[in-house]
Formats: sequence, structure tokens, C-alpha cells
Amino acid sequence: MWGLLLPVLRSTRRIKKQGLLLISIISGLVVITGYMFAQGINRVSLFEAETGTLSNVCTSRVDDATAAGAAAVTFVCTPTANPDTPDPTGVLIAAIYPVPTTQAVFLSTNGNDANTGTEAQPVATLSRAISLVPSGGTIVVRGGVYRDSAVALSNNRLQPVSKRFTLQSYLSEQVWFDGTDRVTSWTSDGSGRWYTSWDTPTFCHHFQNFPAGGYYSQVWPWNGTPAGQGPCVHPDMVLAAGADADPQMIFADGSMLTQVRSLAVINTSSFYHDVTQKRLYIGLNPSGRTLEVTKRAMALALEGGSGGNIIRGVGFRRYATNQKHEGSYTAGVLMLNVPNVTLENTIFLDNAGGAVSYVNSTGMTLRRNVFLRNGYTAVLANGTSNTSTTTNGATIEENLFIDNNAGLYGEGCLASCGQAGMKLAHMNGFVLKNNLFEGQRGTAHGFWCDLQCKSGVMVNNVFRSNTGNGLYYEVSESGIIASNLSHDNGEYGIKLGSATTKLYNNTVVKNAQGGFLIYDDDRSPGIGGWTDISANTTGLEVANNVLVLNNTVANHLLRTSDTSPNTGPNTFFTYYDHNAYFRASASVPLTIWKDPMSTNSVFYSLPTLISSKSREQNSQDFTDNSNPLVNMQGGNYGIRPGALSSGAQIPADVASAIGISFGTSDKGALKYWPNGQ
Ligand SMILES: [Ca+2]
Ligand SMILES: [Ca+2]
Repeated sequence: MWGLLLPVLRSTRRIKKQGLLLISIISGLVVITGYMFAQGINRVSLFEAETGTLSNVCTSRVDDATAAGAAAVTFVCTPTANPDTPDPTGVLIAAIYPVPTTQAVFLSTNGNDANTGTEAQPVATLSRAISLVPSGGTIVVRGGVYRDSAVALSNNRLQPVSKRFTLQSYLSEQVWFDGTDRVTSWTSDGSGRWYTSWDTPTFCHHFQNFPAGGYYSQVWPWNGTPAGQGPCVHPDMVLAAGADADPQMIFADGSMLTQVRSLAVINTSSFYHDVTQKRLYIGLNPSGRTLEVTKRAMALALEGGSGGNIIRGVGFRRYATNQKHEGSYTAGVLMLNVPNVTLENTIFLDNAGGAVSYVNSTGMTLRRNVFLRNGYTAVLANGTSNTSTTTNGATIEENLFIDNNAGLYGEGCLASCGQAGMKLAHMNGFVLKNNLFEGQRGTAHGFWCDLQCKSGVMVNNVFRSNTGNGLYYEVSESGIIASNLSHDNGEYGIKLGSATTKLYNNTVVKNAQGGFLIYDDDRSPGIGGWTDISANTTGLEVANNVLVLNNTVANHLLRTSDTSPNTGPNTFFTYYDHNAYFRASASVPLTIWKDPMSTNSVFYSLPTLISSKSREQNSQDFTDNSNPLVNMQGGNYGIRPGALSSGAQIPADVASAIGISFGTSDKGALKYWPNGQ
């Protein structure tokens, strides 16, 4: 879906005042996703026109910027073959942050590490900038592509840094940290293929000491191959047909080549890694092309110290990150094992595994970042509910998670079953608000919180076209899931197996397996050694949801689990009413109610459900293949005025989380981002 002809985007800009954002394209095929924020921070991302999907983001945000005054941004787009000139991938970040006048160290592509680090005397590497910047100071990065990593190697161990600093772009200059090197030496094999000598230089071979801060824990073939024989693999991907188990990547003129598993099947858009001969083969004539080969595992590891780092306005791409999360430093381009780290206006693109690995998630803030086409789950974050009563306090808002799990990970669940746009575990206290989760691949969910998450507030998000569930809240507790739009996902719109959770005012449309799956997990706390899952599912409030044409099997699935002790739909709910169902016909089941598991009660009408279960007395059911949406085909998922009867009064805590006044009793998603009110 992403094209191969990638224009370079250069920007010049004039900021008149805050407020209305005016954008003009001089040349080149681009769609704007524009954001105009308060506090003088402006961020604009440009994506190729053919993606289509992001144009709605643009429309929404630009239309929202209706305050008085104007900011004008002009983009001049001209192609170039120079890989070190931003932005060869067709993605551009522009974030404007003030340049500090004190405690600042400057990094530039024409810098020198012998310099002092002033604006006139910039340094060349991130490591040198970190060593020079005073604690609490700022590293200011000039525009350009930095083929760099600040993770030093010592005694076969990756070395994290422990210093508080801000890392930011210089005004609106475009900054990419890049895991590849350009490779220009290729030899023809006489059979229409070209090769270069390659030995996965900084990953795999030297870091087998998992789990004590190692890199890859398994080597190819991972099962039984002696350590040090490399290359390393993502073990789950070995089992997935067509998946790419080797973190090695090659990009030709900015486009990723597909890695194939035998030389015989190579073609002009793929490459083969000959581990025995230590060669990389391509089937594309390298003459006149830019070939970039991934060389670095990650960019930065923060561990120890007080934390509080801020990373903003920069991009990270093409690092050979790892699938393995537990015990690994390399599950993300950034490994963050300090509290209170903020990521803002960053882009993570085309990394082999994860993008960001939060080992210490306390106080994490993710705001207005783009996580695009990373090989595995873009953001993995672990909280402390299993070891501490301390609130983790994560804030995740206005981020785009798009086309992640591009490497089709997680199919085997050997090393990790975390495939999603974002996965949290043990997170005590978090707000997930106004995010877009779109098109995660393989079997990946949009957003997933698992293993004793607590007090999760998940509101006003859009989940669409993910291959797994849109939103999945698993063996956790005390959540608010409200005013989300979840449509066209491969499994359920929302999958909920967590106690004391309020499920209000969600609109779920055309999800392949069903609108909701509400269940009790086979696991129960304290049974079978499980110490980090929350109580069996009870105390649910489910109201004001609108479920539209979700499948042809059952709109709504409720089930208990296979083992005991457990709960089931007979005991799940403290409140369950005022929902609205839209089915293709009366022959499509309304609700499948399994409690106990051996009893599969299929309800085809509300009266029979009410009669049997004394639930949903005030719900609505339509069986004429209609829908209550303003314009589903046109992408407007708002509820038509008057289409539905009044619902339950939305509880005060839910109304506050959504951002509406108390007293409302409308149904469906009332606010969501992008495109909602
Ligand atoms: Ca690969
Ligand atoms: Ca259970």
C-alpha cells in the first residue's frame, strides 16, 4: 500500500500566529496529516497520497484548528537520490521547539567529536553529545540522517546511559537516526544476482548472554544451533510461513526488500542472507541504486539515574530491533528503564522488531508520535502491578499506530505473544485517549493490555482494520472503555476479559468475529501458579454501546471459560442494558451466551434473551440490515440524530473520562479521534 516512488519532502515554513493551519503543496504527490497545537508546537507529517487512509486525519485536525490567526506552512517536494538528505522515505516530521541558550549541546552531520558542542562547534555522534551534555540539559540535533547508535559495547554487553537530558530537533529541521549503512560494493554472481560480504556486524554474534542484558537469545536455526553461530532470529517468526525471522534488512532506493529463505527464489524486490558464506544477495542490479543495509541494533538505552528524559521532534528508522522483550535491551530502538520519560512528536519507521521498549513505565508519556510499519509491536511497556502498589501513571494520547507487526510476528508464541500496535502489561493507572490504531498485521491487535492492568482509562480512540482485535483488555481490572470506535477488525471490535470494567458508549462496526467478546479467562488468580492476573470477570457495566453488522455468526458473544473456578455471563454484570444491535437479518444470532460452557444458548431476539436472562430490558435490536451511522460508506461513524432511543445516564467518572458533561444519556461513541466530534 506504500508506494515505491518516494518524493523527498523539504519544508519551509512561516508561522504567523497560532491557530488555523494553511498548507500548500508545490509539487509531489503527498497528503498532509496536519496538527496545529497550542503552546507554539506545530507538527506536520506528510505521507504518500496513495495511502489514502491518513487523509482523514489531516482533514480533522486542520478543520479543528479554527482559532483566530493563522500559521502557513509551505512544502516544496523534489525527488533526490541522496540517501542522507531528508526525507527519502516520504515521511516528514516538523516540530518546532525553542532552542535553549544554556546547557545545550549541538549535534550535526557536519560536526566533529573533537568540537566543544556549541552551535558553531557541533559534535558528530549521539554518544559524544550525551557525554558532553550537562545533567538536565538539551541535545539539539540539526537536520540530516545520523547513521548512529549511542549504545556502546563493552565486554560483550550493551552499555546503557544514565543521564537526564532532552533530545530534540533544531527548530523544524528534519532529523532521522538510522540503523543502516550505505553499501556500494556488490559483486555479480553471473546468474542475475549480486552479493556483498556481510556478517551481521553488531548484532547476533557477540551478545548471547541472555537474559542478563543480552541481545538475541536464539540463533539460526534457533533450535539447537550453538551460540555464536548466528545469525540471530525472532523465534516466533520461524514458524510463520512467509515471515521474516532474521532482523537483517536491506533497503533499495528507500524501499524495504523482502527477505527470502532461499537463494533460488530471490527476485528484484527481495534479498537472501547466506549465513554460511556470510553474504547478502540481492536480485536487483545495484548499478545506480542506493542500497542501505541494517547494521545497528538500537539507538539508545537509558538505565539508572532519575529519568525524566524528553525525546521529541526526531525520527528513528531501520534498526535491527528484537522481538524478545523480557531480559532484552534490544526490543526497541529505545530501551527505557528509567521513570518519567516523555516521547513527543517522534516517528519510528521500518524497524525490524519493536520501536520502543519501556522496561520502567512509571510516568511514561507518549504524545503525538507516529509508529509506522515496525516489524513487531511498536510499543511494549511493562508496569509494576505485580510487584508494587505504586501507580504507574502512563499517558498515551494522539499517537498514530499504523501497519505495525509488519514482520508477522507472534504466530507461534514461543518467545512472546505480544503482537499489537501497543501492548501493556502490569500497568497500574494509565490513560489511552485519542489514538489511532490502524492496520496492524499478522495476528496483531490494535491495543492490548494484559496481566493485571489496573485502572486503565481507554477512551475516544479509533481502532480499525487491525488483523486481531481492535482493543483487548485481558485478565485485568477496573477499567473504563468508553466512546471508542472500533471497526473492520479481523477478530472482535472489543475483547474484554477483565473484572470491574465499565464498557460504555462504544461504536463497533463490521468486525469479522463479532462486536464484543466478553468472557472469563481459563486462568484464575492463584490457580495453576498464576500470580499476576486479576480476579475472575465480575462487576461489569455494559451500556449505551452500538453494535453494527459485526458478522454473520453472532453480533455479541458472552462466554465463561473451560476450567474452574470461574465466572460466566450469568454472574458477569452489575449493569447490562441500553445497548443497540444492528443485524443483517433475524437469522443472524443476536447473542451467544455460554454459561456453563457446556450450555451454548443462542439468542435470536431480545425478548427471548430478556425472558431467559433478565438483561437488556431497554436495549434495541434491528434486523433489517440497516445501521444508525451518519454515512458508514463515507467513513462517518457518528450516530444519526434520532436514530436511537435515549440510553442510560453515563456515570460521572465515565463522562469525565470522555470529556462530556454529566447528565448525558446518548448512545454510541460521542467523541473519538481522528474525525469524531
Ligand atoms: Ca529481515
Ligand atoms: Ca477464570
